[in-house]
Amino acid sequence: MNDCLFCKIIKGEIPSKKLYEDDDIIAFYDIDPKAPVHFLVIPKKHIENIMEAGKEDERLLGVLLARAASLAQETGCEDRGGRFVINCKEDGAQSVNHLHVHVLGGRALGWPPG
Ligand code: DGP
Repeated sequence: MNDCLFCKIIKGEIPSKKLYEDDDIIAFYDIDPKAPVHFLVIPKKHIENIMEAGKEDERLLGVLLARAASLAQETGCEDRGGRFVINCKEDGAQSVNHLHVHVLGGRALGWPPG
């Protein structure tokens, strides 16, 4: 997807503060952090949102969540935890149409979300 912001970050066409990268995924810090720890974990494959992921993406979804969890541990959330968020489409307040997991931590987060 040529006009996708996150595809451009994957290709290095837009700079990001990268935390992790392998063949399947990358993780980078959110440009507009909502907590002391706030990074995004995304698949390199362009999938518009979680509901667009197919049967063939099930392994990738597992990798995405497992890496989100291990990176949360590595960034200081191991004791107090944090929040793992996947926004989806309009009602979910998704603003970038490339599947991503937000990882937030470093402070107590309220519930329910507004
Ligand atoms: P969402 O609303 O769930 O689609 O979240 C998209 C997030 O992406 C939002 O928290 C801000 C972040 N973001 C948008 N543009 C950029 C960018 O150019 N670089 C980085 N690092 N994050 C971005």
